[in-house]
Amino acid sequence: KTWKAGMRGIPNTVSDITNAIVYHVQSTLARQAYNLDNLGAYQAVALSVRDDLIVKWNETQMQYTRKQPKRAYYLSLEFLMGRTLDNALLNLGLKQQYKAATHKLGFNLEDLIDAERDAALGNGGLGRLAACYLDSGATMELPLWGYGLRYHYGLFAQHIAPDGSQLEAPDPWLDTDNPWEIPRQDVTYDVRFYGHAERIGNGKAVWTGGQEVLAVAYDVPIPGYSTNTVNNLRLWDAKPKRGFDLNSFNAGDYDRAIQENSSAETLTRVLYPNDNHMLGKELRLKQQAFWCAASLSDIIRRFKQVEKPWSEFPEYVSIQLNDTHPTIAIPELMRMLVDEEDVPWGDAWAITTKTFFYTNHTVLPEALEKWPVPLMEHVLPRHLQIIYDINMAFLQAVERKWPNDRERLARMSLIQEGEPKYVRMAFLATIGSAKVNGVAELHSHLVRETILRDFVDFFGKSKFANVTNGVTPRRWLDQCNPGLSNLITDAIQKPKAVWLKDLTLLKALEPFAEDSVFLKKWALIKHNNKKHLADYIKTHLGITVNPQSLFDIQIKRIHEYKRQSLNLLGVIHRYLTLKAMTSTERKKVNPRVVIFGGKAAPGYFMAKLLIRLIVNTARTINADADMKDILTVVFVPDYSVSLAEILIPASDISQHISTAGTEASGTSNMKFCLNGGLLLGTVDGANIEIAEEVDSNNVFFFGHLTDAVEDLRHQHKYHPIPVEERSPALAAVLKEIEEGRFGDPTIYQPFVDTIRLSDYYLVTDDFDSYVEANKMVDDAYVKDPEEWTKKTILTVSRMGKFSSDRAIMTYAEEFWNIEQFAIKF
Ligand code: 26Q
Repeated sequence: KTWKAGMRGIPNTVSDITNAIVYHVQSTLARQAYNLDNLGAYQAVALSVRDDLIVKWNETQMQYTRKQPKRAYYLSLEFLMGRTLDNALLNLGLKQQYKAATHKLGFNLEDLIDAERDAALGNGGLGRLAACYLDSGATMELPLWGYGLRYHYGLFAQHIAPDGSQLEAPDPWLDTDNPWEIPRQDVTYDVRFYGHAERIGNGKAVWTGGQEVLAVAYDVPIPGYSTNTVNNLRLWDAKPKRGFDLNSFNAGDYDRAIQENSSAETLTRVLYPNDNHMLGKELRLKQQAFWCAASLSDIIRRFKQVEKPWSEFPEYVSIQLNDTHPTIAIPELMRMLVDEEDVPWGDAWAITTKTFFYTNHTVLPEALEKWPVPLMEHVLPRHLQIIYDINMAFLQAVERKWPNDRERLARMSLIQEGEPKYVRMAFLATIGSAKVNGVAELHSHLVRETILRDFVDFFGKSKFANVTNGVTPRRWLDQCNPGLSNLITDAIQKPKAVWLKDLTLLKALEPFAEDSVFLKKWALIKHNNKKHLADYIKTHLGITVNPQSLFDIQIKRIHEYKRQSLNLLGVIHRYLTLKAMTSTERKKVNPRVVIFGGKAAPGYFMAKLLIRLIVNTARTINADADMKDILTVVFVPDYSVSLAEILIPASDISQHISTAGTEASGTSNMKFCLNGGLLLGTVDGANIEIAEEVDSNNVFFFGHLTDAVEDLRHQHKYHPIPVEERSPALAAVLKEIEEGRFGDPTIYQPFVDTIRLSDYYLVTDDFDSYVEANKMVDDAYVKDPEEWTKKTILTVSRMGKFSSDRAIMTYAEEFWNIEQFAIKF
């Protein structure tokens, strides 16, 4: 029997739901229904939905406890959840009822949905991937839990200063009550830092002294779509272990008394805002250690309930490491087994290496995590000893395989020699895991051929796999684009509850690409989505954009490797070209709206400078009467999950134009294509697999391939040729910037110089073919709008592979060895 709303006390009729909401208004919020604002109404509705979630959460967890299936744990320092209410209503199948109930109470449900703040506990792709995987895990009925940190401040809010530069503001998202978490003051663990580790023989040690901090669990229910399963995301908060030091307090030294207190609480204060860049801060290392220690204590406590020998631990537990951020969990599990549970070192290592799995998300050298040995020794003295012991045994094995190969030993050591020495986390994650994977075919290939090449030689190929990323079609199609989702449902004659769980069924859309009535309906939905975005831009930025234009969108973290620079330089080139035309010629040109969005890490000078240039270029172009209705440029501030849900359904073209070989996968490329936006991109990351699926006719590719990159960089360095010779078109663009057309040129000189002088990301090499690709886009869009619409239908119909359900099932079957476990009601 499958679960239906209304069972086990979950209200499902409109009047039950209305009563539940009113109850929360009056009793939980202690407010009156007649003078309630949208925020208050949102909170009451959320509390009512939370009741539903808790009923199913309890049932799910009880059945897991009773049957003890093997479980998987997803350790991620980032879960970029966005908003929860709409998603929860859709997954529970209660949206229509709640719409009616809130209407009866005098509210519009969509306004209440809009009152919720985003949970921005992540930077970008890696964090959003974790959120998609939780949704898919619950939907596929897998016993999968997430573990993360309960940051009090999420990713900073982005403002644009009058001069066009990025300003960062804190994101105190917990200042309004968070109905989506359940505090568990009874689930706590002690975590130690600093102090002294003394070896006592047999690989064991005793670790004492230092600072002790308490980890407190907060549980966030994760409902599957149209299932009974409600899984758990457990986030740790830090609390001082003892209130405060009474002695100092009594002595009148208040500052001293609360010092330890506040030091504990800074641990979970804020998410580090760096994306694809390693930052070696002590507090970040402590966050990692704190979260790993608490999560492992929790996992071990649960394992002890089954009363099995330690050797069976990997039969009950698999742990996925989302990048190297949780790598310290490897020595931490060793410490718990060896020091605290008396498991012999060799047995403990066998257990550990069967339990962990490591996903790599980058091959960029500046993003690879390495920690200074002195810092690690100070913060985590026992872990450093364990890392040295692991390294010793490992290097002995390497030496046995390749005797007298000192260079190889130096290359493969967990410790990078130098002053100071560093611990290489990717290597530790690799040797401590049963499997290692990249996140798209090309990326996994590069992992095997470059950063982990020696390790492939040592362990053999079978340990190194690929799992191409995916996205949840619930949020990224049904929720953000209900018009399209409903049209698809009508066309393919399959209930949503079926096709949204088996996205390959989208194939059945293909024949509709030849149905002219359907084409019109399809195009109208895109047009409405564009109008919706145009409204947003008008109200928030005061810029008028014409929905008849081609909407061209690039939204992602601002990073040199992602080359928003190339896009902007292309825009300026377009502007110059248009300016050189007569006004009659210009009238014939296909109008374009170019939209940028994304945050720069606060310490990333070049990324912030680029934002400033984008904003000021947009101002110049939008103020030029010649460009009216022909070219409009928009920088949308404070890009977020919720903004993505408005932007993505409105795109005709989206840009994924990283230097070949640098973007591990990309996931927004999948979201755009799933919403009928075509792809303008380089032959990189998952773009390649998207083109394989949807047919390269439906993708606009340009630029050099990965193979060429190394040689080109070599040329740049040793045989530089001026931009004027390599791309006259680009040289003309740079000249305009240098002559002050978009504001004081001295400000932008460092940007122009990186392109002129080093150009590590090969903007000059790809510029001409980028301009060419853009012409192809214009032609395709203008010359045959119907053909364009066909391309978008074929694209959507062939996107089945990119559901995160497929990805999570691959992890479940090929890595974790866990089974689907239906919750019975
Ligand atoms: C590391 C150490 C210290 C401080 C910060 C960090 C840090 C934080 C975040 C390093 C990297 C990140 C985030 C990386 C990320 O988002 N990578 C993206 O992952 C996506 C999901 O696999 C891919 O689609 C993207 O290609 C990849 O860039």
